[in-house]
Amino acid sequence: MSTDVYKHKYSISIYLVLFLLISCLCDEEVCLSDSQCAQDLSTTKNRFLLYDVNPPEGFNLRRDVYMRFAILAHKLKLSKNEKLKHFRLVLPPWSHLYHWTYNPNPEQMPWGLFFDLESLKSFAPVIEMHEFFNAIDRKYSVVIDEVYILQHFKDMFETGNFEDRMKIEECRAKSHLIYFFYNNITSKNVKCLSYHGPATKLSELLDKSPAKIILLHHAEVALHHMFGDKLYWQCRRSMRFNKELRSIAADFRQQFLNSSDDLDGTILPNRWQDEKPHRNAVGGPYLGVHLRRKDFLTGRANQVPSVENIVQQISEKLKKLSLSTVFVATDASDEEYGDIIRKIPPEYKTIRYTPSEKVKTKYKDGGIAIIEQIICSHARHFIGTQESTFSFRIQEEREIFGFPIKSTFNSFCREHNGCPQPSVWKIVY
Ligand SMILES: Nc1nc2c(ncn2[C@@H]2O[C@H](COP(=O)(O)OP(=O)(O)O)[C@@H](O)[C@H]2O)c(=O)[nH]1
Ligand SMILES: [Mg+2]
Repeated sequence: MSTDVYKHKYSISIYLVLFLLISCLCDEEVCLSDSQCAQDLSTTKNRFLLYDVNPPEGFNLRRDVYMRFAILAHKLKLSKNEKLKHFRLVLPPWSHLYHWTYNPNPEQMPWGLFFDLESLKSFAPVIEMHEFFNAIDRKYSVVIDEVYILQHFKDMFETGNFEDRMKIEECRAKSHLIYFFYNNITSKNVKCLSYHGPATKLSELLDKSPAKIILLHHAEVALHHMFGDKLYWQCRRSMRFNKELRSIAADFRQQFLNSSDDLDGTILPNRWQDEKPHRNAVGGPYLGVHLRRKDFLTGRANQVPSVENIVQQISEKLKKLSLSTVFVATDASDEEYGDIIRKIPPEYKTIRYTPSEKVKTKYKDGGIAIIEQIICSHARHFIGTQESTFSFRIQEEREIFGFPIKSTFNSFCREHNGCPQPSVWKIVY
């Protein structure tokens, strides 16, 4: 027997003993000690759903995948089924995102760095990875009971069979499971699940399974339960950004853009549950634009407009709206941004957010991008980049603030493809 296997067996038996001990102490009916029972997460009834997304996917598609699973978790919590109602959704830490600069060590940033965790929790039973580790009390080695790698049905497009269905099948792609870059997480039970349907349909799988800890990889394969319905917007409203990021953006708006929630009509109630739909937001006296460049320049070369074209569209819009300032959120290089500034007519002011070293160190590329999104979501008028999920999330945020439709759902026109405008996903709840 290799030492690794030996160690593994040894640790399993220790954990089994520990687990049984804790189960005895913490069963909800038999509470022998207050301190042991206070932690609701360690009760034996709890089950844990972990999920992960195709590695190259960016931050803003991941936010959408989160919603599909938060809505599943929300529904599970309301279920009368004892097997389903104690599920916790474990939030996958942020590491090595394709668009972010990083060094070899995975960052494993918690969701609380970017989002208001209490707000997320008030919609769905979600927990951070470290809370999961504490809850199962297996900090040194976590064996996931069942892993399902989701994949599309092979024949879906050939046969035109778009029925909701799922089936364990042979794995088609070689998937290298990285378990969130934790060396101490493993599983001996990995299967591929061909899947078509909303994430909420996965409750059927969870109901049949006896497992306590389940990981779904390639979670983006599962679709939205219902895009744009009441539950969708409740979940979306609950995704408030971390308070400090909001306050950094507010300071910047105040200092450089003469914009504040008071003046702009963008005050939200303290709790997302108290928000009401309206169309009274005015926004700060600036045009907000999102210019997605980098990989869009190569991957969608004939779709992104040239700098000259962008400058022309910005100038025309500023003139039309009688505004003199444009705030630019962009992943463009300094060189390209410099080019934009040079070409904008001198009567207009171009502003970009430049983070302090402190912000850079603490929040990294993810937090900086969020600050820029927040600033765009408070502008009098917004123009985004076609097909960018970064722009879509800004549009949703503006819907939540209550901006007129016309000021939100706009995209830059492109030389070669005319002027396709984004779908209008209105908030009505
Ligand atoms: N700071 C900043 N980063 C951006 C901007 N646009 C894109 N990015 C970065 O590039 C990533 C783009 O990936 P993603 O979120 O998937 O959006 P999409 O690719 O545009 O649909 C973002 O998550 C950011 O990290 C921007 O305007 N400002
Ligand atoms: Mg992307």
